[in-house]
Amino acid sequence: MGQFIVVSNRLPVTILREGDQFRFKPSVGGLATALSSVMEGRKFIWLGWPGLPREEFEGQKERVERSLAELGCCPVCLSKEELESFYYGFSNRTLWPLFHYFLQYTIFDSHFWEGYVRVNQEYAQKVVEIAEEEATIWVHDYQLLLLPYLLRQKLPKASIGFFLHIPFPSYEVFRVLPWRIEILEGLLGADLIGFHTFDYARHFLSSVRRLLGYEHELGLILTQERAVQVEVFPISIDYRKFSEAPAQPEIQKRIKKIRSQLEGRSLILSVDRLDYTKGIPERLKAFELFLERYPEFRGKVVLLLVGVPSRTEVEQYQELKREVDQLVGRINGRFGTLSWTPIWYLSRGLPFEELAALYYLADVALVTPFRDGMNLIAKEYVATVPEERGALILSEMAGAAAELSEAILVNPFNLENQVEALREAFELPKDERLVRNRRMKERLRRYDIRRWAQDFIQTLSEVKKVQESFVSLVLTGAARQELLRAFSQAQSPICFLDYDGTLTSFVGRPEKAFPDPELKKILRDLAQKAKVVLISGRDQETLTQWFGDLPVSLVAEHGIFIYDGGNWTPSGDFNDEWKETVRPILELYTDRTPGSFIEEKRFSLVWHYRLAESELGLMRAHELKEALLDLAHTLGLMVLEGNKVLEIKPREINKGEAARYFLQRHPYDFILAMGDDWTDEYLFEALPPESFTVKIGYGLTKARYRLENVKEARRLLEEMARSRK
Ligand code: GDG
Repeated sequence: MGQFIVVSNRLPVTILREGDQFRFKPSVGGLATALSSVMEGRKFIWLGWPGLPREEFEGQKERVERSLAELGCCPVCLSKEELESFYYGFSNRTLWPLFHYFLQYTIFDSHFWEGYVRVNQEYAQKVVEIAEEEATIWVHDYQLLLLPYLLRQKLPKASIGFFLHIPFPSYEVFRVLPWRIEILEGLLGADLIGFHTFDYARHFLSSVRRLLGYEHELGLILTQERAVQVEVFPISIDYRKFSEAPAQPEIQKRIKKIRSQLEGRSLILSVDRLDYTKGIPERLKAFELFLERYPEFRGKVVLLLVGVPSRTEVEQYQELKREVDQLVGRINGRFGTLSWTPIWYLSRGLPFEELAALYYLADVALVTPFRDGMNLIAKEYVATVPEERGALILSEMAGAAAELSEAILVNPFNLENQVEALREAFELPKDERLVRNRRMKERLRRYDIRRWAQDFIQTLSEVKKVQESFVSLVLTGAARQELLRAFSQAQSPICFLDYDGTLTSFVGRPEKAFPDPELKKILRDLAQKAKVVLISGRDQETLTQWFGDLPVSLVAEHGIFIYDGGNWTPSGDFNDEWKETVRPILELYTDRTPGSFIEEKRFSLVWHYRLAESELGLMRAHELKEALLDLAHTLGLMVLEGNKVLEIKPREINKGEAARYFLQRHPYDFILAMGDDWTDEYLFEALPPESFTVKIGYGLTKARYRLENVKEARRLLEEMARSRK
C-alpha cells in the first residue's frame, strides 16, 4: 500500500501559544478519527494550514515543521495577506455564500480570486514536494477546488480524490461565478469527486455538461484525457463515540447538573456556528410564535441556543450576531418570568462533554438551516439521545434530510411549518418516537464515519481500474501483425466502417465530404476480400449516391436503415409515438432561436441550428439537451449531438444494434470495427471481445486499439486488402 496524503485547508491540530513557544494538540474531528481507522499500516501525511499566519512563526518555521511532522502533519504556511484574499476573501466571501445560495452576500473580486489561485498553487507545490509518484491524495473542500488539476499536472500517475463538504449549487446559481470554468476544470483533475447528496452531484454534472460540454454516464464523465467518476458519499459521524458518551462518568455528572437546572422543563436544543446559512433568527421567531400560539408550553420548555461565534470580522456575521442578541432579548423580555427564562443563550463553543450531555437531555433538537452541506449536529443528536425520548426537527435544506427521513422535516423559510413541527414534536407518542429514532440510529450505526472514509478510498481505487479499461493500444507492431494474420486466414471476415472522421476528414460543409477516388478504390478492393458495411449517421440518399456503385452494405442514420443488397429497409419496428411529446419542446426552442428548424425523419426528430446565430444556437442546444434529459430517459430515447444538430431517436437504435443485425444473419470469424466518435462506442461495446475494434483519433474509448488519423485508417485497410488472397 502506497503513500496516502490528505489535504485540507486546516490541519487537524489546535495551536496553543505559551509565551514564545507553541504547542500543537491534535484535534480529534470526525475526519481524523475516520482516517486513523483506515490508515493502519500506510504512510500517512496530513497537509494543511496550521491555523496561524506565517508572520507569527517568524524565525521558528523549522521548529514548527518538526513538531508538526511528529503528529504526521505537514504545514502550508500562509501569510496574513494570503489568508486575507484566499481564505477570508474568495473562500468565505465568494464561494461560501454562493454555494449556499446567498447571492446577495457574494462578492466577486479579482484580487480575491488571484489570491485563491496563488494559494492553491502553494498547496500544490507543497504536496508535490512530499508526494511519491503514485501516491493517493485526498483533497477536501471548497478552499481547494483548483488543487486536483494543479496536482494532476505534476503527478499524472497519482490517485486523486476530492470531497466537497458544502452543497454544490444548481447550475443557475453556479453559472453566475466569473471563474466557473476554471473551478470545474480544477475539480476535473481528480479521479473521483464526492458529494454528500445525489442533488449536489446532479448539479455538478449538469454544470459540467453545460459549461464544458462533457457528457457522463452514471456519473462517469469522459473528458478528452481521462474518465472522472462522480459519486455520492453522505458523511457520517463517529457513532460509537456519541452513543456511548452518556455512560461516561464525567458526562453523567453534567447530565445530572443540567437536569436539576431544568427543574422538570423540557429542553429544546439548537447548536450552530453563528452563520447566516443556519437560519437562526427564523428559528427564534418560530419559537416566539410557538409560545404565543400555544401558551400551555410557557414555563414548560427551555430553548438552549448555542451560537458558536464565527468569522467575526465579516460584516454579515456581525449583523447576524446583533440580530440574534436582539431577538433573544426580545423573546426573553416578552415571555420570561422571575422563575422562567425561555431562551438560554450561550455565545461560545462548549467542551465535548457538555455538548454530549445536552444531546442526551434534549427532548427536541431544532436543526433548521437554510442550506447545509450535511449537518452533523442532527446526526450526533440522533446517536446520543435515548431512543424513546428524542425528536429531531430537521430542515429539508440540510443534506442530512436525504438520510434522516424519519425526522420531522420542515421548510426553514416557513415559520408556520416550524411552529407546528414544534408542537408535533412534543405530541409525538412515545412508541412513534421509538420507531423513528431506532431506524435513524441503526442507519447511522451501520454507515458511520469509518465506513464513509472506507467507501471513498475503495471507490477511488476502483476508478483507476475503470480508467484502465479506457486505455487502448496504438495498432502497430505485433498487434497489427496479429490483425493482418487473422484477416488473411479468416473464412468469412466482416468490416464495419464509420465514414465521417474515420475514412474521410471533416470538412467545413458536410455535404462536401464525398468520397475521393482513392477511398473508393480502397473500399472496392477490400470488398473483394471481405464483407464491408459502411455504418454512418448520414441519410439513405447520400449514402446511396456516394457508395451505391460499390459492392458494400450500408447503414444509415446510426442504424435506423439498412441496405444489404436489394432495398433500404428499417432495421426494426420502432415506435414513434414519443414524437408527440417531444415535438412541442423542439417547437418551443425553434420559436426562441431564430434560424433554427425541425426536421422530421421517419423514426427521429432533428433540431438544426446551423443557421441560428452561433453563440445563441450553441447555448440553446445545451439547454434543449438538458431539458430533454429526464424525458429521454423515461421515454427510452437518446439525444445525439451532431454537427449543429441535435437528433432525438429511440435508444435501441444505435450502431451496435445495427452490427448485430449482420452478425445474426451469418457467422463471421473475423470482425473489424473502426470509428472516431462516441456513437461508435456503441459499436465497439456490442461486438464480441475478440473483435478488432479501432478508435480513430484521441479521446477515451472502449476500443481495443487506436490509430491516429484518417490517413492511418486508410493505410490499414489497404494493407488488409493486399494481405488476403
Ligand atoms: C461542513 C459543512 C457538513 C459544533 N459546536 C460545537 C461543536 N461542534 C461540532 C459538532 C459537529 C461539528 O462541530 C459541526 O458540524 P457541521 O456539520 O456543521 O460541520 P462543519 O465542519 O462546520 O461544516 C457541513 C460538514 O462540513 C461535514 O462534511 O456537515 O454541512 O458546512 O461535529 O459536534 N463541538 C463542540 N462544542 C461546540 O460548541 N465540542
